[in-house]
Amino acid sequence: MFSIHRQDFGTDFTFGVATAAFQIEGGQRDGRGPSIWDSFSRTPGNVHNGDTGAEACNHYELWPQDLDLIRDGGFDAYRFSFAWPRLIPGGTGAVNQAGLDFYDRLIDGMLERGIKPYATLYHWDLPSPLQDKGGWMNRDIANWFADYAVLIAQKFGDRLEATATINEPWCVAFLSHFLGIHAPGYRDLRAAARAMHHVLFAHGTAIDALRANGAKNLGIVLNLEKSEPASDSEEDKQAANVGDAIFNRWYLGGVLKGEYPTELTGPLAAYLPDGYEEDMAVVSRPLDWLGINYYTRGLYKSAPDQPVFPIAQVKGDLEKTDIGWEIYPQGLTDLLVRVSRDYTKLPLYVTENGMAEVEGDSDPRRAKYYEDHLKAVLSAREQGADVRGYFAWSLLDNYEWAEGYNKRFGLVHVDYQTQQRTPKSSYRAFQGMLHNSR
Ligand code: IFM
Repeated sequence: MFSIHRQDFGTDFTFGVATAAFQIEGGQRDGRGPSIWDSFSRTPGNVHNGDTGAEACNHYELWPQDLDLIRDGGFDAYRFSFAWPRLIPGGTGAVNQAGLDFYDRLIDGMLERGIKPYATLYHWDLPSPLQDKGGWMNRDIANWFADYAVLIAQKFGDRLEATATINEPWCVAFLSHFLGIHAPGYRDLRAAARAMHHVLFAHGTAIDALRANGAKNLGIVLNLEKSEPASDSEEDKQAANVGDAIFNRWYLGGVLKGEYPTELTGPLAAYLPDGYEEDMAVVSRPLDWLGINYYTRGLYKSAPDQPVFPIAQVKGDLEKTDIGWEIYPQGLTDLLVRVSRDYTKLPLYVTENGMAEVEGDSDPRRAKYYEDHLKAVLSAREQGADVRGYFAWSLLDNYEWAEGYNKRFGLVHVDYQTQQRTPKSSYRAFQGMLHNSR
């Protein structure tokens, strides 16, 4: 059981769980088109054990029991993502009726159970035909994404509680085009610079399209880290500042102030799209809320031998999760307070937070992780951050991208042979808090 209570968060605070389409749906049939993760995961060496999303958690068929788990856990909301290739298999053009029908059933299933739908348009499963045209490196993606956003607004907008454009633009751009760890697996500075701008330009274009088509309560979900120096040296402090620019300030500054950090626009000048400055008004379109995904901190040291960004990340000595990320709840408080002090007075939502833990349905370390991070949210609220909700990542053990099925973030255990769901003790801890009043 948690030692904190639902009432500590006030009466209007939203508690939810989060997932993403590619990580849980499976069901790659009924007209669903190919995505970049299908081919990336089938390329040897990209994903642990060669795991693919072909079956995942078979949420495509088992969604009713998954929604029951959300309701029975006492959660108010479900943050899910639409699969663009299921809805528009070619990325642009013809719409797949079976895809529309699936999300109709899913959203109506939430509403029937009293669960609020929090939707994300893009959680990394880009239709392959769009990658063939350059994907996020091509400026035209803003138009492709806006057309997709119009479809969502027209078909589902009236039933959605909130809609986010992009999940974790740092991952879409830097992790996938510079570090090469996620699809499409580029390791190229020019590709990365273009993706870094186009992902935010497409976000702003989609906000316009959603609003023009009546969608309400619009935001974006940024993954932020607490960037810290590995030592007290001036060089390491500067390295942490560059790390902060790459991970946090490019996205916070772009979306909320219409400006990119000069630490990056200088080194990236030769690689950014010409005239990107003229897009900044679109990049920073007004929003209704901001989502923040938080997992850990980043620890940096100076590395003068590195070209372009003279920094290196080092491992810290805090307790680590099963994926090797340090457990650092104070970082969540600090980030929430910083964002509300330096960037925006918009309502903030913690749209993801959670930890990977070894397999099993007894997960006391995870329950403590959640309790400590919920306390961190309370502390940020006491310091003035307007945090309105918290979503645990994730409802189910699922496909953890390049880690395949090897890393488990679920409140509910999934046996991938039988698709049996078993609630873990962390799920019971949430259930206890959310069902009980003091
Ligand atoms: O599984 C991911 C999710 O897709 C995006 N945020 C981080 C999670 C854990 O790595």
